[in-house]
Amino acid sequence: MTDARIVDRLRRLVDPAHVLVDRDLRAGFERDWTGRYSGTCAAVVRPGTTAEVASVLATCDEYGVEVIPQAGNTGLVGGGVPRPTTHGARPVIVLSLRRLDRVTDIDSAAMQLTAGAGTTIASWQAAARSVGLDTPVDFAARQSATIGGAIATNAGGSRVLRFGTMRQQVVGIEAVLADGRIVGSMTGLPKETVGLHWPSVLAGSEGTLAVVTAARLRMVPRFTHVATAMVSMATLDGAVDLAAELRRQLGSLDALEIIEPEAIRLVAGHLAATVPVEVVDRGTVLLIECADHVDPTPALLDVLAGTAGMTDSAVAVDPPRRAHLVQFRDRITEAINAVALGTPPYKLDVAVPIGAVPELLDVARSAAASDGARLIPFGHLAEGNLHLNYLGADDADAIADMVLPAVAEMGGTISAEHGVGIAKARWLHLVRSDDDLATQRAIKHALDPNEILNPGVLAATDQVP
Ligand code: 2HG
Ligand code: ZN
Repeated sequence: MTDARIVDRLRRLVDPAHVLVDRDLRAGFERDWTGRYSGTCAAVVRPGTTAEVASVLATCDEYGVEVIPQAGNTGLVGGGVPRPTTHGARPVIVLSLRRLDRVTDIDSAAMQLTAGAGTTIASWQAAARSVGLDTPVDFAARQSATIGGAIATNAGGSRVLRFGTMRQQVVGIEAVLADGRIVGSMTGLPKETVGLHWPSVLAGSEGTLAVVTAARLRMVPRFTHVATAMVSMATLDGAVDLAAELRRQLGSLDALEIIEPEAIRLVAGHLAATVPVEVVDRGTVLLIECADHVDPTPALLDVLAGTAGMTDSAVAVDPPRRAHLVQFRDRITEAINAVALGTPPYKLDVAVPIGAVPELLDVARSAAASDGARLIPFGHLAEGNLHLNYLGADDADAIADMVLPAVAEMGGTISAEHGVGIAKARWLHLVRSDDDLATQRAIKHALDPNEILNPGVLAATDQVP
């Protein structure tokens, strides 16, 4: 079927004003925000209800139209925008879930709420806070990233060490299969054992098995006392030891972020601000947050006082001073994009057992040196999760070919929290056996036999731009 006839059909299912075909209107949906991944689609379809999502999918399935689910478009692995080259002659649409952005059924007794897939993390947070609670997940892209995308990629962020990744927050889900059937349950019962757990099946499936339309999500206590510390450590090994100590001693530990010297200097330049602590060249900087119902500062200071190898620190409890420290972590991605100037950064999001972080950084730096790229490393230390951003890389694949096998060798993973998308699919075999991948393909085939949902994503393919 031609693109024009598909568009015509879709306009009978969804308000025509929400079926965008004009090139200028499509543009923002066809390119990821780093500018690394892009492709074209016949239309961007913006359904307003789950029933509309179901009818759009059923039609696409019938006519072999490929569907790229998208919401906040903050993904970093090319999984939410059209592919750079198409898989043959099939038409492609972007299915934007952004209009499904309603928060309903806020139940503070159960500490749960229901939210449409297009609800942003910030709106989830605002809704939770309106009843004196909070979200267990938080990350820098909160204003645009949505809960649908966060579930699809099993997003993480800074609170994972306390509350787990997105997967652990989903207590109910509603999702539409490729043929338009709706699966899932929204009861949110903490104890319910009646077969497959759809949130577990779909979290991390990156839009390849079904389209998430709504979820029942956990909320957690809102801690009113927060202490933020920026700590400069003489060595990485010392930082790993401190991380263990903080986790052992502080039940209030809420974030434990690592900012390597290259990253803190870059973000300081971007903010036109002085780094609040003295940075040691072969050392590292940690951003630590403790949150509790009582002031966690004395306990935090106690641990820091006994820390060997700490060269400098700054501690803040009042919101403006805390915000000043936090921006040196939250705004690194923005700082990277600002210096990248038209050449998108190459991002590896890897994790290794925490003790292997120093070794991982050695490998990452060697890969940068052999390419001539500039490496900006930072991440979430508690999970051994580093974001290795390479600026001006000549050969991104060669960098991945150096770093990812080494990561696998260390017992790590090629994607910690951004997903696999099309960017990392080629290296899946490093962390999953052939039998495992074949079984995952069989599950995909059972749910989406015509392979219309997010083709190329999570599938070993050569489509790496
Ligand atoms: C973060 O931790 C995000 O800020 C983005 O996961 C990481 O830009 C990146 O590489
Ligand atoms: Zn991250």
